[in-house]
Amino acid sequence: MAGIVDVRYPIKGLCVWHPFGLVLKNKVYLILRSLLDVDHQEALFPLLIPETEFMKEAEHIKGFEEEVYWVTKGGTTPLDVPLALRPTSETAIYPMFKLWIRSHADLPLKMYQIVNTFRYETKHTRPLIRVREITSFKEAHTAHTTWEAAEKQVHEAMRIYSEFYDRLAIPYIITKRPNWDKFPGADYSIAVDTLMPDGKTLQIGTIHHLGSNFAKTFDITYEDVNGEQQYVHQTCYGISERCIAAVIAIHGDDKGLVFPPEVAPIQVVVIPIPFGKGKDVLEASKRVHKMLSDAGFRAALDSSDERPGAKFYKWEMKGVPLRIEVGPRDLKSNSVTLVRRDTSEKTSIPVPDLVPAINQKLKDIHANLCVRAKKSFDERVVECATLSEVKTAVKKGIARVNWCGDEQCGIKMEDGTGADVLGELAQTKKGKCPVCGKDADKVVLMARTY
Ligand code: PR8
Repeated sequence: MAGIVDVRYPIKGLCVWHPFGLVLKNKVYLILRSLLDVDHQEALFPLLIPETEFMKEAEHIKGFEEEVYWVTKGGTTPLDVPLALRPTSETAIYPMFKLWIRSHADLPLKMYQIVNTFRYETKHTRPLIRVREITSFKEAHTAHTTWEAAEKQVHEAMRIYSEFYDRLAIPYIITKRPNWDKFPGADYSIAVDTLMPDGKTLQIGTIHHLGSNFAKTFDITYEDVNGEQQYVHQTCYGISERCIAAVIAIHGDDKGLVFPPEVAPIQVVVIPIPFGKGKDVLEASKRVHKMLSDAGFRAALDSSDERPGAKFYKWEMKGVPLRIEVGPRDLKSNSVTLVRRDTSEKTSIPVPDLVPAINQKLKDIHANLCVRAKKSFDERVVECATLSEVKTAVKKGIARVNWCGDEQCGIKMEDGTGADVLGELAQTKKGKCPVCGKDADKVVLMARTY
């Protein structure tokens, strides 16, 4: 995470975003916003939630009670009602939904916010992956007339998240979380997982069908077409800075960061390769840099006194997708040398053709990152029939295994392998449950998880 976040802040689980990391984060979240802004409204709710609201939904509290930070004093005065720092905002948002939703004409209601949330995580904290202040929690909350309409939104959220991760060239797999691990207060939960280089999976998003559980607790009703009051049906779905962790870990290589061009803080760096005392190379580099900036690329010119080799190394480490070298020989032919970060491929391009060439190369890089990451992902998903096969498979990646659907068998699968059940796939396949031996056509994925 070097150069992205600084972990030396003196509170465990809290990190500082470096300016460079923040540019990356903002580019990534711009994609997320653009996908949501199509039909969601952005809102902003308070950080503090009164204990009285927080304690209303029984399952929700049970799920979060060990993770909540409490504000109990204002200065030296004890507060009448303790205030929770939101671990997520259902209990902040839904009392307001109750006020805002009157009739079926107000539905569907689709809102999101991107905020910080706090979770007193007891598992080992890790920068971007398991933090106690989630700085970039995108949470969407929707309300619908029927359970089926909410379920449609679950599918719509799956589509949005798929597109989001495609844009980041991150391979993912979508499953239905097992019942014993659903979101506290949900009817069911869907998880989006990716596979990290070390073979552990990272949950990079979840989508929850809340049914009318919260609607009943917070009394969120609407008047239907017949003039009768009905409870709304809700969904919520969230993504955190784990999406940045995935981009860094999955695309990075021995030389450092590798960014998909759409989110790269700098897309092209121009490096003059001076020869003798001539200023021509520097002047030509400046012209190229201006031409690229004018064309809308995020371009940098490195005219520092370092040796070209040191500059190559530095910008490679920073993940810049394309490097342009301008040397005396290039100058003579009015061309430049273009070098790809992902493949190290070098091409000579005439200056007049540079803008379309860069556009094409950036597209090629994105496509290559997609293919490369997908291949590495697919190679590590292994079909298994027994728990001992699962044990082997999860050393490197994901095990696909049949399951009879019985919770006890599911828990035994976890206990017997030391891996987690990520969830159930939508597709079925005939087979046997590895625990009870009964016919089982459900297929679950298992892995060691972050
Ligand atoms: C919800 N309510 O809260 P979820 N550090 C970094 N990322 C995290 C952490 C953490 N400590 N904990 C969770 N995440 C629902 C949906 C509103 C929105 C990330 O759901 O608890 C994980 O990627 O499942 C998780 O999938 C996502 O936030 C949503 O959190």
